[in-house]
Amino acid sequence: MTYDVVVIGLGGMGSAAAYRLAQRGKRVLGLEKFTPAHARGSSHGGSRITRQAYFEDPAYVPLLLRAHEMWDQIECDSGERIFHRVGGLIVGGQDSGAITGSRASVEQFGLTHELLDASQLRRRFPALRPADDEIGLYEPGAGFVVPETSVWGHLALAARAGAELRFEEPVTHWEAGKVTTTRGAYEAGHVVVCPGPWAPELLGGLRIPFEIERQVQFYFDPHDDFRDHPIYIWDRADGTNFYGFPEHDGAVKVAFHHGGEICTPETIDRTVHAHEVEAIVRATRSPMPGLAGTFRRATTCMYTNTADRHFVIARENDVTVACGFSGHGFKFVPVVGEILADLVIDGATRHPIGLFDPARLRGGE
Ligand code: PYC
Repeated sequence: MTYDVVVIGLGGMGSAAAYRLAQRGKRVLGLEKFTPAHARGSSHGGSRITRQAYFEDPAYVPLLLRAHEMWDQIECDSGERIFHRVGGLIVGGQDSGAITGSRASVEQFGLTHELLDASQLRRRFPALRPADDEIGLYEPGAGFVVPETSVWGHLALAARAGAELRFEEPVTHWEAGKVTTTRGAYEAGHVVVCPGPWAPELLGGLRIPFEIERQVQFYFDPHDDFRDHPIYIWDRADGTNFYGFPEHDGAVKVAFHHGGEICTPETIDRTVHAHEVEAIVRATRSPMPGLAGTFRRATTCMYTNTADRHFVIARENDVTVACGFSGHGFKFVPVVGEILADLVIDGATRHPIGLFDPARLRGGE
């Protein structure tokens, strides 16, 4: 069968790409190895941070301005609640990378925020016990999105716009113009690859070293009140960087950011061990003593890291790829869908994506 576009991978990014391409009139086939919104990759766990005070690089801010607008639109179009605007806090020393980087973004783009010293933080957010020399940057428009609802919502919208979506149909081989799966072969005017942690396996031809990193998301019944609490990212002087969410679906979620074992989707240890739970309890005990009350559960997921932790988004002839989201990509889902549709249909996008050029990661080019 022949399609204008075949999208490989229907997680966060692929589901959004399938929707935007079908919405713009393309005959789309979406292929997914597992079931919709499965928990084996990087688009599960109930919550993902979204914020605009972006310490990773101010170049992301225009994309985030558009993403927040689009999350609101997707909620209206899908009828699903995805974006919880509970506010966000970046906490760390004055000179920590998270604070200086966030300040650079808010100052460059005039984003609404407040800087709070340690005593103001303790007063406003009593669950937090920052050290006297730590400060917080509070962003009222930040919050979290629900990855599973995003995937389901985008898939429903894609199907409504005419996309054909096939699940539990792994791709066994692809090349420009043709995609072969365990069940058939499809002609494709254009191939879009959104592989998540299957990037090394599906995108070997890119010649980019990706590192797949195991991460654990921990859920607790807290002792303190975390209802409607802002999301937080805590850049600690001792190197224990963690982040977390308000109470959602009956528990608070907290996790370390990076520092996990290198793995593949096939070799990842999906069991969470007691010593790992002890480590997060120990790391949060002093800065957030009422957080890790009763342990409820934990789940693993994966980051797909590039060497500089910036994304890879590019079109080459009739193939377009989006990958290497390095643990901070989900908040960009709707705008990445829009960018991918632009690249496929128009050959270019108005969005600034220069930072994501794969050439930067190939030595000597
Ligand atoms: O996406 O902002 C983010 C994030 C921070 C830590 C983990 N994810």
